[in-house]
Amino acid sequence: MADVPLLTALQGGADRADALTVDGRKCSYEDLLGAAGAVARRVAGAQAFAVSATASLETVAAVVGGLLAGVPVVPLAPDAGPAESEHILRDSGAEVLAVDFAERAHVPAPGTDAARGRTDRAPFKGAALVLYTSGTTGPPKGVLISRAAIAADLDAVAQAWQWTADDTLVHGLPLFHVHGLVLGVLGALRTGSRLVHTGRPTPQAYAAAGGSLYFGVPTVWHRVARDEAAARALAGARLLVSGSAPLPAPVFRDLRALTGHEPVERYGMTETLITVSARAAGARRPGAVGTALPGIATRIADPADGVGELQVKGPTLFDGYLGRPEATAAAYTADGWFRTGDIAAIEADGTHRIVGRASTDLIKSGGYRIGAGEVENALLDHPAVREAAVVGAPHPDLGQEIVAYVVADGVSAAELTDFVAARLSVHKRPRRVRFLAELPRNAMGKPQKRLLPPA
Ligand code: MLC
Ligand code: AMP
Repeated sequence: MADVPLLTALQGGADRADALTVDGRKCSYEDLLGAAGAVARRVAGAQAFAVSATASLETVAAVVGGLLAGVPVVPLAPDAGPAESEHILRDSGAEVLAVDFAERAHVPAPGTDAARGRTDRAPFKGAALVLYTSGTTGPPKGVLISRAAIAADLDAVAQAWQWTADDTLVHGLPLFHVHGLVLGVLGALRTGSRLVHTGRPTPQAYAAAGGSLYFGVPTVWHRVARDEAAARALAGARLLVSGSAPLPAPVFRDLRALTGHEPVERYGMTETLITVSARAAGARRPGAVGTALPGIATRIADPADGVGELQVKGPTLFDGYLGRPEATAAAYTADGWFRTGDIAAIEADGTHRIVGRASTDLIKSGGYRIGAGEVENALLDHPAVREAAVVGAPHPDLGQEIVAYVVADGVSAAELTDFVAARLSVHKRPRRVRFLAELPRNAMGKPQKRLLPPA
């Protein structure tokens, strides 16, 4: 599948001097193709390569260069500390590439592009991207995402959102996850819409960008809705899209009141890309994420009162976890459906409602997915910490905030927060740390998170 054309607009669409703006710097498709060509030439023949995915033109050039060369790209959080980055680089075998956006090289014409066949080898099996994402326990796993899956997903959301080259897409999301990178960058390069990446997703930057199509996680929309002037400035947009975590109903209503737009909610995962969405031309209801995208099948497993685990099938699904066949197999049912781990209901008209997660050990904070086990292990690496239990507590802005319960001597909460921020990455740090004499345990000695005192 390495020869599925992916960045169709970039390689054949109308160009303009400000096709892309990233954190204040502009470039044309021609500039981007030149810089990406230089990356493609440097990485040719590599098994995979990593890039520190800052919000920059360099990150975009790196990802496009990898696609042109047919070499899988592993984006790293730019603030990834040693525990996180060493794990990802060891697990993927990738080396970090430094990109100079001023460097230029010719790229092969579409159709003859170097991508053909190059990546069809173990262990990457034709992956375009390897996105690391947390499970409930252990270190993050590399999710293999093919160009065919990306192409299928971008076409499905473009249809659902009536997303075309006439749009200007605005967002400020990180470039190491599906939302900001796959939808937010590759989507613009496939549809031909202008892209304005604001560097950080602040309400003021969104208001100043003058776009037609806006992407945000619920935390971003919550902040926009609290900044009345910024929210009112979005009245001229065509579509506001929310995803990566549940959009609280009051935020939906505040956005409607201030911007005149009902946000479109969509649902997805790193492993499946976006599978369910409200439509630009259809009803949008608070608390509902719409219907399955074209080509996607969904079902609720073993429903009790209509509610159960959401399972999905379709062309947007991943190609497995890098080097972890057992984990990949465990992610599917015997009859081939992907288990999302999300608890949902599907109404008679096909509208999906996500009502929770099966495991409390997967935390969503600010739209980031964080495994409790990964944060617990980082805390246990601190010499003063004897025991640690991490949970997600409800939070009005972040959805959930990371709270750590620790048994430790001679260390402050701030020191432990900084320790995790430095070892893993800043968004995985506990926002609150509570010290306990011991963790509650059952008769077998297993820690019982549900018996922890209120956060
Ligand atoms: C704070 N900072 C520290 C620190 N505490 N630095 C070091 N050590 C510490 N202890 C610094 C940070 O570096 C940062 O600096 C600043 O403080 C603010 O950091 P923050 O408080 O963590 O940011 P916050 O305001 O909470 O971020 C909110 C947010 C962010 C919405 C901007 O959560 C975000 O970008 N979320 C998007 C997540 C996402 O894209 N998920 C998609 C997953 S894909 P500085 O200098 O940087 O400001 C997916 C599929 C799908 O889910 O369906 O889409
Ligand atoms: P990630 O792998 O980081 O992409 O996180 C995927 C998870 O984000 C899903 O399993 C859901 O729990 C959550 N998620 C994504 N979109 C939504 C949404 N619109 N509503 C509720 N949860 C969502």
